Amino acid sequence: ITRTPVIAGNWKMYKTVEEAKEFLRALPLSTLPDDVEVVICAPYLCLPSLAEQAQGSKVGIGAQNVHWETEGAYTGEISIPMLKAVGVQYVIIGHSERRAYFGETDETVNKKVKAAVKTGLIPIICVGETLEERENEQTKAVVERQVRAAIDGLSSDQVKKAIIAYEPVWAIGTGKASTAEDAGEVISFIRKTVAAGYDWQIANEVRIQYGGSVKPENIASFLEQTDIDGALVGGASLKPDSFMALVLAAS
Ligand code: G2H
Repeated sequence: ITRTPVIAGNWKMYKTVEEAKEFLRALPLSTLPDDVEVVICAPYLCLPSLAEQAQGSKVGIGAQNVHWETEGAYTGEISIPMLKAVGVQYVIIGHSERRAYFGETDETVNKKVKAAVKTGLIPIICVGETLEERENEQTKAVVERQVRAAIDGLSSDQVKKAIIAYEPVWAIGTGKASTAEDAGEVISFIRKTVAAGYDWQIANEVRIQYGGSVKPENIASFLEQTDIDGALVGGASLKPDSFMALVLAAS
């Protein structure tokens, strides 16, 4: 099976519109490798100009959250049609920061995933255990629950196109990455969980990324693991040089 690796930057709450434009201007858009899918998930305000700038290039643009309804009285929210109208193709759903600070649950994650895949927006579904859960040896149970809930109700065609990111919460922004072997093991388990709900042929098509303190110096070790198909990167995606180093490492 050949799965195209995905290197996705998650800028979180960093960069103004101007700073975002500057970043993309610094990337060699016309010479990006063909064998890597490159995605930048930026703050909402930056999305229209980034999508326009990236048009015709290999860079896909993603949001970091979305509401599941198409419109309505939901103050402060952004809908899928709004994202699609400006050329957004991906959306991060259920990042642990949203689960921890903004009340996201397995249920809201599932609603968002279902709404996204219905319209062809590619979800990057985040799952991962906390330090406490890891210490209590609940990693697999937690990840299994999150994965099953997130993809509940998806057709085989829909699930195939989804991207899953395994991000152990204790490794996020802490500089303390998981070992590649541990991440590889959990990610193989995630693939098995998808296979249990569908079949192996489908599970083998789903891209599963590792996320959590990925940087140019450690990305190769993660990509060596057969089940790891790229990375979701926060801190190291904010500078064009280090982001490019990650993209090239996946090529
Ligand atoms: C995990 C990751 C990006 P960082 O949140 O999703 O961030 O690479 O800064 O640990």
